[in-house]
Amino acid sequence: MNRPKIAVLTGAGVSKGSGIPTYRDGADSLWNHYHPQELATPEAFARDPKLVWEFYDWRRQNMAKARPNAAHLTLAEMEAALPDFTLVTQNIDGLHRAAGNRNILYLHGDIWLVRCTECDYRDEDRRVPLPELPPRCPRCGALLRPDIVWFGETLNPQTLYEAEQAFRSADLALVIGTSSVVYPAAYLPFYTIETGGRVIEFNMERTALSPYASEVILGPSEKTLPAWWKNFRQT
Ligand code: BV8
Ligand code: ZN
Repeated sequence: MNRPKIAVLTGAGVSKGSGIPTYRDGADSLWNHYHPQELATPEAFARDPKLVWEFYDWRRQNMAKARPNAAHLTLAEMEAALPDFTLVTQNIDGLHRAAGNRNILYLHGDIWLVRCTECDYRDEDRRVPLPELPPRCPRCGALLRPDIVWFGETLNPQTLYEAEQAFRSADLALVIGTSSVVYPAAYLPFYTIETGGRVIEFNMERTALSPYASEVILGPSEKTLPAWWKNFRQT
């Protein structure tokens, strides 16, 4: 098997096969007729922390029932098999870690981590449902928030730098299950293209990235990615 440097960017589409609605799905991804973008903002949280936490508590309950699918498991196999493999995810559902990946760059955080809005308390909290909404800091009593990046918030600069470096140095970038609409995440594969690497996109449909990809493999990633990996390993 040839051993190129591989960087992977995943989006909500890889978790669709695990029963987690994407951001672009119809009714089943809406919660009480709110679109995630309306509630996933610091302004919404400041205005109504209880409503925003009801939204996240509902999503946590969905995600707690979800199990990694064949796409997640393939990415864990790839991390173990390849000497230079970096997984960058936009997903906050924790399924890549549940599948066995350990070297994960979380661009938008992790829904299972909470942090205090006042002191430096930060911890994992997997309780579903949460006993009290909005949850309060056990140390200082202030409001807790999900340790994730909301729209209009900046990403962790170190995480973003490491992700950019991985895509700059990659010979091959796999972009899986993302509509490539949200920035700066959507820009990452262009670093690979700029440095002469190849981009393969796995999606159900063509996206804004498709015209720039070397290859677009259409179909559910829980099917197309395992098939691609099986073929790749034999080269
Ligand atoms: C930033 C955590 C600097 C929260 C997320 C105007 C005003 C303010 C900001 C902006 C603006 N214009 C642009 C911006 C920047 C903004 C942005 O990009 N907005 C978009 C909407 C235009 N970005 C930001 O705000 C970022 N911060 O830029 O800081 C700054 C600061 C201030 C002002 C300006 C700039 C922060 C963005 C992070 C937000 N947090 N998540 C939460 O989840 O609650 S983003 C969230 O949405 C996800 O993490 C993900 O990134 C994105 C959803 O995208 P996808 O994962 O791609 O999912 P989607 O549903 O869209 O698509 C699914 C795909 O899968 C589809 O293509 C589908 O075909 C495919 N699919 C479905 N099933 C399958 C499949 N594929 C394969 N197999 C299947 N089975
Ligand atoms: Zn606190």
